[in-house]
Amino acid sequence: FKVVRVETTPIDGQKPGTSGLRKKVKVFIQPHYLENFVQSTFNALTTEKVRGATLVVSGDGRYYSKEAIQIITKMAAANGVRRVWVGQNGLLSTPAVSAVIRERVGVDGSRASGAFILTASHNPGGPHEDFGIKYNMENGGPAPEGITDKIYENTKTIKEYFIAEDLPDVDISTTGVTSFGGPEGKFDVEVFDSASDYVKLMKSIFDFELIRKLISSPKFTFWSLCKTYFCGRAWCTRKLITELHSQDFGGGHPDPNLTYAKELVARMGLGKSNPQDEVPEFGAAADGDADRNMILGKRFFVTPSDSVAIIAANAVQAIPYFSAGLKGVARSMPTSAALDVVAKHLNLKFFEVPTGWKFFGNLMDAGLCSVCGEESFGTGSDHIREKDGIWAVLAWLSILAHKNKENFGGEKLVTVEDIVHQHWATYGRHYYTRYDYENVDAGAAKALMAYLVKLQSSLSEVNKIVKGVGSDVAKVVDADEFEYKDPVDGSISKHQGIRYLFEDGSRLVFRLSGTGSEGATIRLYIEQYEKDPSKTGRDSQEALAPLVEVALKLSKMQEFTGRSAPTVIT
Ligand code: VG1
Ligand code: CO
Repeated sequence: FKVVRVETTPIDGQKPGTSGLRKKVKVFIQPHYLENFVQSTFNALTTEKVRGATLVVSGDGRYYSKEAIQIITKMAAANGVRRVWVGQNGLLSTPAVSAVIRERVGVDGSRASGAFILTASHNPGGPHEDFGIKYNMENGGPAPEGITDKIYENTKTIKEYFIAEDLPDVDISTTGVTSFGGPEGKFDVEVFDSASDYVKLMKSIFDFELIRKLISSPKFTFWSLCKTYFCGRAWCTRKLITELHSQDFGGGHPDPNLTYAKELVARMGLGKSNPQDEVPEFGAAADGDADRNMILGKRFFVTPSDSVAIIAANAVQAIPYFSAGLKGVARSMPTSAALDVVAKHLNLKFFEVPTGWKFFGNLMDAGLCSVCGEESFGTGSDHIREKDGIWAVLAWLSILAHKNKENFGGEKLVTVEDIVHQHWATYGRHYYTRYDYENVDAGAAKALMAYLVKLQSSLSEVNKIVKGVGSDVAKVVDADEFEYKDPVDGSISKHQGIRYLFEDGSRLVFRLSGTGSEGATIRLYIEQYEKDPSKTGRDSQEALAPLVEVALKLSKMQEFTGRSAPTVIT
């Protein structure tokens, strides 16, 4: 093949968000759009890192993935990359990519040093929906801000990109190696099985024999919206078969939460369900790229903040990978403090990081953290450097199996709900909810945030508003904008969300989303701690209602956004 230099000009708005660049497909298919971003990434990585490298290119299979894989492959060839690895049919879940970078050895003994992951994760797919791309590093984790900032700077000055235009499209449907000759020698494309490396890793972490016993116990029924547990693509809403190869998740919304996973939620006896239906003991869902998870018991929802705390509390006993103990635990700032309480009880190192998985990677690489999670249905461990939806499901099955070990044929199984109630009895309960206001006017969202920052300077003003709501809410004792100093590399991340901290440990957090593709999304996180075991059984929306009222009044939500209700409540 020949290397062609193509002249280009900067395109606005290519700033990577919380997890890569996500835009509507119609934006991505504009001339030079993808190419500018990919070249800017190569330039940010520097030539030494790119020349001779082995890179993974794959994703969740959404619309435009196949075309993007061919374009990136041709650009990789032209930029001196030695090998491109592609999961069969271009499918690799985000956690599978992370596992492949860390674990896989190519047919010629090579190892990968990075990956382009093609996904917009929990955002819908299809010609009118979202596409996305992000770069992961040699540790298998998302590029840190130092790199994503450089990529963004490069997109603002880019003048040229390089592409092997005459390189034939590679058949990504069959496994095997195809070799090409370029000006600097050989270039290989290796298509490999999307599941096997990940499955191997899972088998080294969990006791599958014990999980098998649980699943085959007649008392245990489960239901999941995953296409297959170990394949690249995960959750779907309608007929599984049609969705196997769909590019839009069968028209469903691939976000595993109580709003968008309606079918599963109903099946589990939550929301509008038919009382006659038999309700399974366990239900689970993942998102488009299988890094998020939702865990449900019979008529019971496990909040993601509780989920990570419960996994951490039980990991050493229930999961062989952790039998030697946990190195530490971490959560993102808006995630509830349920994990903090476990860390304190078990005397574990604890970290609070900004939203987005990239902040956990440094802690893990330094051996400081084993289990971590986010309130946004993200849970994971140091087995890879991404959150991992399938891992979370297997972790929960392991805990269930462990708790029922002596009892598989018994009268009544210990259920998901039992496990959560036991946890609350020991550690107390963090009532938690998140309100999302999606696609609000970007100017209005900025104004609201600016107003909240200003309001913080006068706590007496804040407490006047709080008092107006009634006696159920404690006083605000502190307010700030969250800033994080990475304990490993010392890097500082500013403006990571506005916090209002109450005397009784309750919190209100306001943030702007960094993953949306249109307008702005305001996230409001609401949390209240209840230690008294006689008060941990309330409905969470009911328990949190006074705090919600405070939040809406403090932020003048309706006044700024014109919204009387959030788009999504989780
Ligand atoms: C959201 C979540 C965040 C998560 C990110 C990527 O970001 O809040 O916790 O890490 O999505 O998840 P934001 O900036 O929109 O709040 V995924 O599964 O979309 O890669
Ligand atoms: Co995702």
